[in-house]
Amino acid sequence: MTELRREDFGDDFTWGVAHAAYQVEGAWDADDKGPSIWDTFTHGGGRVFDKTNGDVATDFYHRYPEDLALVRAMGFDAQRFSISWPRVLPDGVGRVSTKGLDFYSRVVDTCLELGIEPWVTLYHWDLPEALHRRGGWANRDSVEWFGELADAVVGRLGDRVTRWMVFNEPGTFLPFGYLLGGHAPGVRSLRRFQAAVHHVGLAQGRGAAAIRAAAPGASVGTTHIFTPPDVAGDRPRHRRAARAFDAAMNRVYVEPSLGLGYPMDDAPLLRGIERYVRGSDEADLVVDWDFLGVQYYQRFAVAAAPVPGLRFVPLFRKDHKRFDITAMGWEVDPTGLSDVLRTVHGYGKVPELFVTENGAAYPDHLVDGRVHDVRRTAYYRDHLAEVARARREGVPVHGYFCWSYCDNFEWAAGLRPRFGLVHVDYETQRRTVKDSGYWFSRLLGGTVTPG
Ligand code: GCO
Repeated sequence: MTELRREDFGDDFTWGVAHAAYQVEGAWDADDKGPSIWDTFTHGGGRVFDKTNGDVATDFYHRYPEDLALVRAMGFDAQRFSISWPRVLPDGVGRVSTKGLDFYSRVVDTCLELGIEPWVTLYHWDLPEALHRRGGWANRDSVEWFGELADAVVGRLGDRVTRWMVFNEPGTFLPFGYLLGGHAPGVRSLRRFQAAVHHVGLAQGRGAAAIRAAAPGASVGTTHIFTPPDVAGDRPRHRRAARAFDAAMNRVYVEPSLGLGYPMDDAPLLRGIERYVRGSDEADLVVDWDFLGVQYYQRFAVAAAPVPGLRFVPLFRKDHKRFDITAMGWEVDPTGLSDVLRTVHGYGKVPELFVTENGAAYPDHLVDGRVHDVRRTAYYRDHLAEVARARREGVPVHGYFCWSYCDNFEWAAGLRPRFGLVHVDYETQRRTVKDSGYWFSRLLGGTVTPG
C-alpha cells in the first residue's frame, strides 16, 4: 500500500492523543481528592488481573508539562483527557475543591501555550465512592449529581475549552460495572444495570445542557465504543443473532440520544427498563450533538446461540492467519473502523464525527533505548487508511485520536497491557518514544526523531 500522508486528511483534520484521568494521573489521594470507585476496586474491592492499581500510574498529575511537551513534539495538535470527579468534588456533591479545579486549569493552560487543543471528557468512569454508596448511577439522583460536576467544571474551564465530551463509552462502563461486575463498582444486577442505563442517558442530556449554558459556542459531543458484528454464516438465524448483538452492544447506548428510543425489540436485556422511565424522560434523553466520538477496537464474528433463550454468541476466531491479535486478545480488523463510521453517519443526525480512540496493546520490548513496535505502526497505518477511505466516500470524519500517548493503567487488565506510542518504565517513570511514536512524528511533521 502507498505511504500515508498528512495532506490526504486535509487541513481541518485534528490529530490527537487520548487518555483518562484514572489511567494516568496517579496522585490518588493528593490534595483534596476523595476516593473513586476505581480506588476501591483496585484496593481489594475487585479483581485486577495483575494486581496493580492506578495509585501512581504514569504520574501525569505531576508530570503533565513534560508529557504535553512531548505530545506536541510528536506533531499532535490535540489532547483528549478526562476529569476525575472526586478530584473536583471530593464527596461527589457539595464542596468543590479549588485545588482539583486548579490542576485541570493548569493542564488546559499548558496545552494552549504549547499549541495543543484541549478536548475534555466529563466522565471517564471514576465515580466518587461517596456516590456509589448512595447507589451510584442506579440512583436517579445521579442525574443531578452529574449536573453539579458539569456546572463546576465547565464554569471553570469553559472560557478556554471549546471541545467537550459528556461521557466515555457508556457501552463499556454500564455493562461491565453494573451487569457483569468485571469493572468498578463491580455490581452484578440486571435491574441496577437497567436503571443505570436510563440515568446515564438522562445525565447525558443534563451534562450537555450544562456545557451549552456555561460555554455558549462550545462544541458538544460524547463518545461511544462501537463493536460491529460480522455475521458468521448466511443463515437467517445467524443474521438475527448479529442483529441482536448489534442492539445489545451498540444501539442501546447510542440511539436514545439520537431520538430513536431504546431498541426494545432487538435487545431483550432492556425488558423492564420502563419501570425507571418517567414523564418527559424520553424527550430528555435526546441531545442535539455537534459531534460524536467514535471508538473502535475490534469486531466479533457472531453466530446464533445453540442455547434456547440466548440470541447470539460472539466467536473468538483467533485466526492468526487472517488477523493480527493484540495483547488484549483482540482481532485486528481495520475495515471495521470505516464500517462503523459509515453506520454512524448513516443515522443522519450528527454533523461531525471524530475517531476519539483507536489503538492497540502489544508485548513491547525496550532494548537499548528503543521499542521496535512494528505491529503497532502497522495497526495505525491500516486504521488511518480506513479513515481516509471513509472521508473520500463523504463521511464527515474530522479527526483521529490515538489510544494512547503513553502506556497506562488498563482497568481490570492492570498495568501490563501497553497501549502507548511512548513506553513508560513504571519504576523510574522514564518515558521512551517507541518506533510507532517516531512514525507519527514523521507523518505529522513533529520534531522527535530516533537520533
Ligand atoms: C475504553 C476506554 C479506554 C481504554 C482503551 C483500551 O475504550 O475502554 O475508553 O479507557 O483504556 O479503550 O482498552
